[in-house]
Amino acid sequence: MHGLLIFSGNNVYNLKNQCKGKNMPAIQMDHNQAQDYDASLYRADSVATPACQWEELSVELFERTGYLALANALSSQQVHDAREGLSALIRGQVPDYDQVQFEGLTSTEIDVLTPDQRELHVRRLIAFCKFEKRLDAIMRDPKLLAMVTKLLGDREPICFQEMALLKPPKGREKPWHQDNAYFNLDSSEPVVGVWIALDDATLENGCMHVQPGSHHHGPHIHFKRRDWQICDTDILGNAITAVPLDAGGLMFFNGLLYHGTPHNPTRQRRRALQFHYCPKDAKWTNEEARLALFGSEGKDVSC
Ligand SMILES: O=C(O)CCC(=O)C(=O)O
Repeated sequence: MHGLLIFSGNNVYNLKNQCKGKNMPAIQMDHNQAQDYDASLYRADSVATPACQWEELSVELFERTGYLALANALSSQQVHDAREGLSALIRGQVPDYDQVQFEGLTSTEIDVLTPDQRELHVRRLIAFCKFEKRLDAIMRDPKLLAMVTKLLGDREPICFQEMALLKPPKGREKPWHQDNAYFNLDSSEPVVGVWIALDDATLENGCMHVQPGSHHHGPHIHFKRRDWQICDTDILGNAITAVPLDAGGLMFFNGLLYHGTPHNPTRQRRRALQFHYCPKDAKWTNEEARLALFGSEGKDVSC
């Protein structure tokens, strides 16, 4: 069974049983390769200053700009717990968890790395809350949920997607996109993303970049280029705000906000958690409806 390849719809492939008796989750590779891009896509016309207190966060500002940044949202204990939880998942210490995705190496190269070295090549983990109670506790943090409830228009939230985005040293760009372009949710439904820095996320190592107010433009056409993304030419020329955050800081953002992160040329990984919430009673639709809004196929458009 060594080397069985399974292509999924999400640019990921699994190499089941690749670890030959080691107590490690099956390897998944990032199917998108790092590619060059125009550096001005991440030119910071301005740099956001995060609020210092939960009480300072304003729904009105969120509605206007599409995002809110907050420093020290997580305690240092929560940050420590989150890092430990991710490490346990990556190191195969949690039975049955196998959603660890690597980037930048072939599966054969990964297979011979030590556990410490492997950790520095992880790009992404998904669907971990039911396996890791330390991460689950952050997803359910009462202050965070109270804010998400307000940002959803006082509707009861449910977390429908959890991810850890670890942008390793030399880790690739996540091109500009709207998160709603990935979700089969009815277009009338609000989505709030929460992106939480577990290391200092800096201009150098791939912090968030946003186009404030872009959520007001509604669904935007996405193309399969370096990733499933907005065309670079639709981004260039618009004002870009970088959102650096120290570890424990977070950003709330509207599911329609244009955002992206540059590649990480440094030797430090940039770990982050990302949770997406919608109203518990939200209406879901299907891929066809989503692609009618966000897809480019079959339309008279080019990139
Ligand atoms: O953390 C990152 O590098 C980008 C995360 C992001 O925008 C996403 O996965 O939707």
